[in-house]
Amino acid sequence: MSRGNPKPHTLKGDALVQARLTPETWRLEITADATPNPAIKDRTGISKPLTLADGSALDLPALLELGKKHEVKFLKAMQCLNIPTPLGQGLWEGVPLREVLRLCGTMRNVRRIFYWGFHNNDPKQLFQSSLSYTQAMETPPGELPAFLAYRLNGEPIPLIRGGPVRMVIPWAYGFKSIKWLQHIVVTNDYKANDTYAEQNNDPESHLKTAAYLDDLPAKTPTGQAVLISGLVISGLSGLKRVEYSLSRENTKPGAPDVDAAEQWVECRLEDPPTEWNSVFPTGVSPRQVLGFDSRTGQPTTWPLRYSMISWSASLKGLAAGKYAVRARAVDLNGFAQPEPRPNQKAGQNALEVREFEVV
Ligand SMILES: Nc1nc2c(c(=O)[nH]1)N[C@H]1C(S)=C(S)[C@@H](COP(=O)(O)O)O[C@H]1N2
Ligand SMILES: [Mo]
Repeated sequence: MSRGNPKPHTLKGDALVQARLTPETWRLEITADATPNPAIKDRTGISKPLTLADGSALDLPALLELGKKHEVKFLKAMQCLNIPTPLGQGLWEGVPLREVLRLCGTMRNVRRIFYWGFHNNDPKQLFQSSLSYTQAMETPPGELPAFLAYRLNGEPIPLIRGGPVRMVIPWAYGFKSIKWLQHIVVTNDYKANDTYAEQNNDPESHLKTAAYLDDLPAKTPTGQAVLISGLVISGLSGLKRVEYSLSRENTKPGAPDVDAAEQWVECRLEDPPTEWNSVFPTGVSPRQVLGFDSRTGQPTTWPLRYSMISWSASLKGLAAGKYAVRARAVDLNGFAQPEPRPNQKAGQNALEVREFEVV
């Protein structure tokens, strides 16, 4: 999911240097919004803006140095609000946004943080996002901070994943996690400016708890179990369980399903690994990863919030015929997917269905 022509991650050689997308050339500017607002007398300001013009823009060594004191590590599932399949999951490492903003001295009259990345110097290719000042500066206990990531799975972030530096917003869909990050503007504007909002999406929507179904073989012989499986993301509201429902399909096209009374059966969730050290890159201890207990090195919740695991169930003793199987996640409120927010512009959260035949 990348805007741009050419896509920023396809740039090579000198073009990459000009774009400031190499570890040596990367810079981040942090400035105050200069747009006048007649309603507000006191202008937005920061005492130490970081700019390319005066050579004060933040570079990668300075960000890594900040990381020595403030580094956070975090497993996040990346999911697009508009795509019904998770994009992936990885261990992100970086520095909380609030620590980076603190480099700018004192701030005056700020209500929101706008940010964007490299976009070929073409305003039409701009892909931007925003957070409230409060979201950036104050992290509720047990919650996770917005951060500027410089490492993915123990390595520098590859260009295709938005390196050298990418914003990562743990609780949000992918559109808040801006790749090739280069600009932060603090503003008195109280409105979200997210590019995704222009595409009719809810710009404040958080990552939903949702189950996804893998494809199934079209036909299974009688006497053989049908194994259903999929992924489940634990969103802001956590995950209680995944369940499936099976119905017989009427073979006549257009006719209603026979036996469609919804009976939901609990599925098996993947267990946490017994040995986390072998899951993480060398040198990363689970004790340091957000969402893990810093003494025991065990996850404080399972699945970890904002990450994904797999689930499965075995359907045995099915008579020959056509079937449809659905799967859904139930969050910690007891809300079953897609409730209580069936509006797809807050995140694709449909009840997935697969059809198969026992022959
Ligand atoms: N600079 C920039 N950042 C971006 C985008 C983009 O087009 N340009 N797309 C966003 C969207 S909509 C999604 S879903 C994620 C996808 O992340 P991925 O490419 O690492 O899978 O990146 C986000 N960050
Ligand atoms: Mo997206």
